[in-house]
Amino acid sequence: MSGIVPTTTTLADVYPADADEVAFQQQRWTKLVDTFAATHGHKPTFVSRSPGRVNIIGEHIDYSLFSVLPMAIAADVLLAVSTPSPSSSSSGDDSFKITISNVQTDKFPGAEFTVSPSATEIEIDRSHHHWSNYFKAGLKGAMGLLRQKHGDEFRFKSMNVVMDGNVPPGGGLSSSAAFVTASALAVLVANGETEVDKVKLTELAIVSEREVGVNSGGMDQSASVLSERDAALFVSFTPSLSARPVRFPQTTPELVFLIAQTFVRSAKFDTAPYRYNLRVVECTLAAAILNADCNNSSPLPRDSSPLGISLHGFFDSYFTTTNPSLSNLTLQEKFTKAISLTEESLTQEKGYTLDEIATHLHLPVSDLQKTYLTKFPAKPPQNLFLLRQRALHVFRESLRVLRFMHLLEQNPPSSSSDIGPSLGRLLTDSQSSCRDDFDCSCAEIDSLVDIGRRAGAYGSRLTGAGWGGCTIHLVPADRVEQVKKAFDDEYYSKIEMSEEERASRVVVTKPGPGSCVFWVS
Ligand code: NG1
Ligand code: MG
Repeated sequence: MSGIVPTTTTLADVYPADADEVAFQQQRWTKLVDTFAATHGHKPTFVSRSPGRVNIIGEHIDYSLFSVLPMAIAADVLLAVSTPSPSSSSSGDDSFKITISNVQTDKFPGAEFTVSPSATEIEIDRSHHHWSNYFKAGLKGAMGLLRQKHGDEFRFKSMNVVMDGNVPPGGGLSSSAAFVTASALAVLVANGETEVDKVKLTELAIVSEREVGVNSGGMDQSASVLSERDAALFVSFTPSLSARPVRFPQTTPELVFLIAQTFVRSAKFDTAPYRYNLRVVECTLAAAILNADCNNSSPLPRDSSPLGISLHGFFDSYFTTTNPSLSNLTLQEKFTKAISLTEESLTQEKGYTLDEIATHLHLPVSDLQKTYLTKFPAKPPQNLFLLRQRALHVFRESLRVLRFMHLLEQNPPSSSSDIGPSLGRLLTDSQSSCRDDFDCSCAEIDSLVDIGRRAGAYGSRLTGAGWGGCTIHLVPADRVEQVKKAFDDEYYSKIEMSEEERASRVVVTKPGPGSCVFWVS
């Protein structure tokens, strides 16, 4: 799916067609524009908008370059922007200044920084987690694209930016990708790009977000930029980034997705074992060993995954180069084969030390340290990398994505009510695999998932990185109220929540459109 980031002046183009929702958004937007005017003495010129997302299925497989099925939600990041004229901002040279603040000043203190045009790098201090780091990540990526297009002499505009975001941070709904993509988009538009290519924006945001401390895959940025209203998004990362909208079948009762927050903040990367980055390392090392065992030691091709080689790279080489006679197996058969190869090759249930991995790969440990464990730290508990469990999850989860897609895209479309339970079973299996093999669940997620299923959801799982954050439940419309009530009785009544949290604890999500630019009149 290619195309240009859309521009609009109408809130109804962006938010669910529901009078309450549009009224709520109208208020929010008025407040943003007023805050901007009060801070800077003039109205913003435009607002860049990018939504959060939920992942329906395909968890922790994007950085191994396997396809995923997320959808954009209504919660989003809005960046109101003006480009002050040079006289009011410049210090006489070509440097440019970014002044960024948030409508929630108490929670998110503002920042100001000047960038010299000769700076090839924007400094992002990963050890000091300021919210504006995400803006800097987007800025850095956008500067790269602008310089590529206009040359190194390009003069960047100074920017005043005021943000309003309502995607809960650390909640598994991808506030970070929404912020990075909205930031990159804002910088591009501020610097005269009126037609921003969606795929280019997504690709630069994927790379940029890795500046902030997580060696992430590309699912979130893809969902945030490329989604279409009323459709989930099937995202593929090879041979290059592509995505297509997928609509859910109309059934009776209707299929509804409920998102229920655990209110446990996902500590996915700030402290040892640096869980998320560790999983990326484990999947990458599993790819290296599988490749050594099954691909006649020919080196893995470099690809766009965070560490440059991936389980997808192994999978592809195995079925195309090593065993061309297997190239016409169905994708389903290939995944089944990859699962049995993993069972035969990665036999150590207890895990692998770095020494064992190095011996297996005939490489010095220092090489592995340098290549995989330096830029982003990862410290496995007991120094054991659980390669078998991680690779099994990746192949089995990818197979579930495929099956889920087959159910959605059956021809003729399924209108029968048994599609709900079939989809639900795949979600539930995904949760078990996330919990047992990928070890990215937690007690609160397990509890919500269990409550949801007992109360009548077809299937329930964590969504996003896990270790906290959100759960997603596929529920027939006629059981939504009973599932919500069960969450309240058995989970939310037992924890402390702020007013804001109470209001957002469980939401019905409708798939919304991706990034856009809103011109302020
Ligand atoms: P969230 O839920 O935003 O932490 C993370 C990654 C995704 C993907 C999922 C797991 C980031 C920015 N995103 O999502 O790329 O790997 O985990 O499926 O870290
Ligand atoms: Mg995130």
